[in-house]
Amino acid sequence: MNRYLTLAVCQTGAIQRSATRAETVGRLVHLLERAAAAGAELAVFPEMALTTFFPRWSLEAGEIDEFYETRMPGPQTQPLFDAARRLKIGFALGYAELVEEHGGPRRFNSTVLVGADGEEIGRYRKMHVPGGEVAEAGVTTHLERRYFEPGNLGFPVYAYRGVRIGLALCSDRRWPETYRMLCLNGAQVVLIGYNTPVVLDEAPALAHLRMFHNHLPMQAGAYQNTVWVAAAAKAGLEDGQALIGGSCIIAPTGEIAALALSIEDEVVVHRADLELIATCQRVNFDFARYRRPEEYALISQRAGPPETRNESNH
Ligand code: CDV
Repeated sequence: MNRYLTLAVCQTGAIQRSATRAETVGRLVHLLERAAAAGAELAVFPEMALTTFFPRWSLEAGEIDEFYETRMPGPQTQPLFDAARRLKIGFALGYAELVEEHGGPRRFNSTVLVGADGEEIGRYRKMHVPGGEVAEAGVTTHLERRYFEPGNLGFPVYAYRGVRIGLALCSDRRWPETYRMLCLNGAQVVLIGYNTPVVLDEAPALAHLRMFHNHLPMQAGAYQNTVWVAAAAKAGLEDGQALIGGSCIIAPTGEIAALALSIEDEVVVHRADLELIATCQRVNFDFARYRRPEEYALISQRAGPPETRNESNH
């Protein structure tokens, strides 16, 4: 008999800096109610779903505390955890995390996985933190590295209702290593949240490919690693910056099974057939039989190609 997990992607529209946490959490609770009413068992919210995407700005130390959560749940996010328990639905929530660790404050771009009992199952800290630390004159630089250090929790996989769940955030979805690490850890479903500007000042010539470059790596990641992928955007015009939508649920075949159509608050649901994972594995991806890990040592030894690569191309 097939085993299914009904997934919901809870895309949000813009969350302006002026929005209070109570307003934003209220929106998220409403989305969770819609997901549960549609029969979903597990929902995913965007990256940094509680605030505006503040790394678009160059802010000083004293200006950023309002964006971070020091406790999860805290008094302002507790209603979301209560809603999970009331509605009997789990969720993954992206947020900016500020913790005391190893004797000092540490800042991570994190996501927490919460069970249908409203209790934390586990968390993930974004591994591939993009952008820079310092704004460049005349461009809206993506400044995530100014505000977050790279994750230090590896690529954990957690059990939810007997299904193995992996977590990732935004830029992580562009890297094949993310899916492969999660897959090798046993993931059957990967939940992703993202904030992706329509135009990046660093590469305006690629603006027309933003949605293609959103779906391409997630479809490839799902297909090549035989996992379900559910990805939630924070979309719309946020504090003057346009963010793409395109939230979706992708099957292990690489097909988009469900797709958001708006750039506003929207819930997309799909009943994921977990047997499809084994079917796709049988077709092409029997890892134990065909992979050659002894030949892949370079992947964990080198971050990039040798200096000579570009020289030989010219
Ligand atoms: N929040 C992100 O990680 N955004 C990146 C950027 C820099 C565009 C992304 O990959 O969408």
